[in-house]
Amino acid sequence: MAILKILQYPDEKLHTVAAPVGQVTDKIRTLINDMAETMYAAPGIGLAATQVDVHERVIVIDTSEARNDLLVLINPEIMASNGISDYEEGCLSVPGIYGKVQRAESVTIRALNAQGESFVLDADGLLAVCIQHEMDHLAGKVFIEYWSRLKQVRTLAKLKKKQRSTM
Ligand code: K1U
Ligand code: ZN
Repeated sequence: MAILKILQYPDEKLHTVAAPVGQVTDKIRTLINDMAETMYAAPGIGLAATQVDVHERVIVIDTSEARNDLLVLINPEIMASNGISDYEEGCLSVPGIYGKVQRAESVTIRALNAQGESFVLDADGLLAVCIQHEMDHLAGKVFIEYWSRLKQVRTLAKLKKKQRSTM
């Protein structure tokens, strides 16, 4: 297993649209193991392949308290969504920045697991928010891009200042 480098906003590669996985091979399973190790080490509750500069539709998530319930989503699709939630989000690609994004309160998704088997999942609360956040990464969208232009410019200035002070 390996800890992968997480792309940091405003890296343009975060805007790449991920391609569907054709077949769930051992190479994809190695990527999943490495992404899980990277997410747990960060620490985070989710990670999309886009964030580790792999542009295929793979996500790992663990929102459990004990951090022992890994959810793997390959080629996820939202089949239904309901309600509105306004949850305070963070992102491993935008460290130290938190803010609200309006999303669906609950989602039903279909995806493949690490064995390449199709499954359907009903999610709500934090898990639903996290799934939508990670699926945005696969579409090349970062959560702060839901905010106003002014708030994005201020966030970018804050990030650049932080990056300069850690150089
Ligand atoms: O996609 C990412 O960058 C991961 C991100 C996922 C996420 C968090 C909150 C709302 C929506 C999506 C994170 O994991 S940020 C870190 C974080 O939230 C966290 C870390 C450790 C324990 C608990 C939360
Ligand atoms: Zn993120």
